Amino acid sequence: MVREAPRSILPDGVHTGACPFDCPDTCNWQVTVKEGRAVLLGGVRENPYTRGALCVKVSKYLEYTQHPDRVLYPLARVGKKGEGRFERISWDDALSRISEAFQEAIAEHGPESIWPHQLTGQFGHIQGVYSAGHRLFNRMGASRNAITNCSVSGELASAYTVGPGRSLEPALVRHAKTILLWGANTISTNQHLRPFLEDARRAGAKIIAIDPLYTRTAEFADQHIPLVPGTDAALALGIIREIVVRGVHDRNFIETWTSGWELFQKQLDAYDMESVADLTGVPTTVIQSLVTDIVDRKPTAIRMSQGMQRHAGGGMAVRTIMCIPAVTGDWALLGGGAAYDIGGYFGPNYEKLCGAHLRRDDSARTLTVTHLGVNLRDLKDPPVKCLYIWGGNPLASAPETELIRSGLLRPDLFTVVSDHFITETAKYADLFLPATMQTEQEDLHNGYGHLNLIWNNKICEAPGECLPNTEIFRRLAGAMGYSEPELFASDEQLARDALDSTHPSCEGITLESLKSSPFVRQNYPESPHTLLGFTTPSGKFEFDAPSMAAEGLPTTACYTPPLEVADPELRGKFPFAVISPAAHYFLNSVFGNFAPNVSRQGEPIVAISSGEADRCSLAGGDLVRVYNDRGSFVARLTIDERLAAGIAACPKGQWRGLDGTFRNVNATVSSRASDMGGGAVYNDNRVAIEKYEPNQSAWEEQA
Ligand SMILES: Nc1nc2c(c(=O)[nH]1)N[C@H]1C(S)=C(S)[C@@H](COP(=O)(O)OP(=O)(O)OC[C@H]3O[C@@H](n4cnc5c(=O)[nH]c(N)nc54)[C@H](O)[C@@H]3O)O[C@H]1N2
Ligand SMILES: Nc1nc2c(c(=O)[nH]1)N[C@H]1C(S)=C(S)[C@@H](COP(=O)(O)OP(=O)(O)OC[C@H]3O[C@@H](n4cnc5c(=O)[nH]c(N)nc54)[C@H](O)[C@@H]3O)O[C@H]1N2
Ligand SMILES: [Mo]
Repeated sequence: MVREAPRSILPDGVHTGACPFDCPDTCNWQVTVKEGRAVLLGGVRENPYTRGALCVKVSKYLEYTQHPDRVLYPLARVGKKGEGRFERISWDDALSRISEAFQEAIAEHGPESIWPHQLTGQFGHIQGVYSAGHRLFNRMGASRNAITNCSVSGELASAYTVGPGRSLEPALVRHAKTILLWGANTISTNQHLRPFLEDARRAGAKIIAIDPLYTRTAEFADQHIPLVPGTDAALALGIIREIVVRGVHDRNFIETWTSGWELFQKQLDAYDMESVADLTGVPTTVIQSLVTDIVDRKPTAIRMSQGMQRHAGGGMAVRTIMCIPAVTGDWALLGGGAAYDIGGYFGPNYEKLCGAHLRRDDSARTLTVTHLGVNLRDLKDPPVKCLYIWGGNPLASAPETELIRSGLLRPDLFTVVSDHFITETAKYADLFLPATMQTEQEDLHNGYGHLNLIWNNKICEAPGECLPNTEIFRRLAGAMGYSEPELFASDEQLARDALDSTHPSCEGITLESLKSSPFVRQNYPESPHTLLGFTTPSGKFEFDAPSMAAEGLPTTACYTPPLEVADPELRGKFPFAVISPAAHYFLNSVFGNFAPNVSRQGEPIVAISSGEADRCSLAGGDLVRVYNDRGSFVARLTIDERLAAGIAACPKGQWRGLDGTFRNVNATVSSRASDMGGGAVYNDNRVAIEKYEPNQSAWEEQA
């Protein structure tokens, strides 16, 4: 399937860039150009985080850019919505059709009837989630878009507790003696942290994975502690109570560096060992030994990731876990503390980059991406009339597939999708706009798992008529008849605007300095967290965060139970709490259509233990229908003895189920919001599993 190597616009030699995906690693890559063609992709060796290695997902990215299914020209729909029949049109035609539809919607329903539905397919500051399209849609006065499908609950939790995006730098785990990989599948989703974990282990650290599933990370760890999904905050409170009972909490740290301890510690009595064991399923002896590790083998570094906050109480879980090193005082030790997202160390000028001043009416509504289906169905005053989706594939990745599908079928909805492929979502578009891939565009990247900034060079010619996201928005601004010069800023100007910031992280960093080396570390020393300081309103670690009251949240860190997981009535009907973790060989739904990755990931599966399979009269290898009241999908049953009773696992990102229809686990996931920021609850979901009796597996037919 591979065509000839991509043609380069740069001289022969090695040129550097950044992997564009939603991943804490944001790898520093390099492309070797030989005889005018990009022939080899690898990791930059001198980057201390990438260390010369790319992951198994991305290492064939050059071939991926050559995928025969890649769309190279703008398309207009000729079939019915969902059929996927399109014809080629010119860019001018495409842009004038879009501007006509937008103008009409604005005239009849106002600009909020336009929903710029951006998702997480591209993580750059120029081409991606941080800014692409924002100037144009601000000028238009469109509805605002909140990306709630990934990490928002934990981000807000972390902001309330230690300051926005300012948790522990993950690489500092190498100084820790106890490392808790808590709801983080590091070996699959953050694999460049592995060498740091191995350094720590060589220096005597013990690594413990806390996860309902036995993941690659659990296998890598020295100990695996499974627990009932969504009960992490209860476990954290049990740990903290025991630390206090043993009298080994750090009174000095609590006094000097924290606020709200008095309020917080009042609840601890309820979290005695037996109660916590009941709630979490973790035996008291295991909790006791975990506490002993934490207090005897200091410092403790906790690495949390996003999977554990996709629950009703996901935000509170992140917040309460962060309290453990505040009770032991480990935030004051090099390598001590808790890591979640560290994107907030970088402080570019977002107002300028996103053109905040271009929005004339500040009252525009905010629409959350996890409610796409509901919003398309229910919103009035105004309804959504135009949907512009880019960097996303909601029919694969957002909750409640069938609700979204019915919304996308609305005859009066005008939908634009910009992507690289005709994804399931793109089949519902009126117009399809082909975007460039990362080797064909310039961008500025930080990482949410490290502190390096990377300039991504444009290395290859764009195939066909593919355009960068920014260029599409510049042209659309012209087609709309707008004239503000900011709407036409070049990619380099956008980067300069981003770096035009007084934030200390940007001091001395210019576009030129970024271009002159593969990466630049932001201006932060490796130091105990207390030297960097907490960036909360009080400047302290906030056990109690008064600012949370404005959001109607309990201000004190606490335990908020899961919803579906903990519902006994629902358990009777839908016996499995299903978790949908990251697939090792996909990046959300990206690569779900790329043969080298598909063949390694394999067919869609759902895993349960053999005891559970027996109970349901099922056997490993059976085709099964996984269902609840929201929908169903078809997968292969796999037996995993390491799964607890009542737990099922179904990796995310597959394009199709084994019945050949485009339904994966998200057909069953609710679009209900978590406790903070309207976050997704992918892992707080109950299903039943039954045998599926097809004539033939469509997967086998097409393989
Ligand atoms: N290979 C690969 N890498 C990826 C991605 C991918 O799709 N594939 N996606 C990228 C993206 S978009 C993101 S946001 C990150 C996500 O990175 P992670 O958060 O590490 O990935 P997940 O698999 O979603 O979740 C991690 C673990 O949380 C566990 N978990 C679920 N519920 C609970 C709970 O209640 N308590 C605890 N303790 N654990 C729980 C899951 O079993 C899972 O093993 O990874 C990025 N990297
Ligand atoms: N069940 C379940 N579902 C989940 C999760 C889960 O844990 N469980 N995790 C969630 C998470 S963490 C996330 S982040 C979301 C992700 O949800 P989405 O952001 O919808 O992610 P993808 O499905 O990977 O779709 C990204 C799309 O962007 C396209 N793309 C990439 N780069 C560009 C570009 O530069 N321009 C344009 N125009 N398009 C581009 C890709 O080709 C791809 O089709 O999924 C969520 N879905
Ligand atoms: Mo994500």
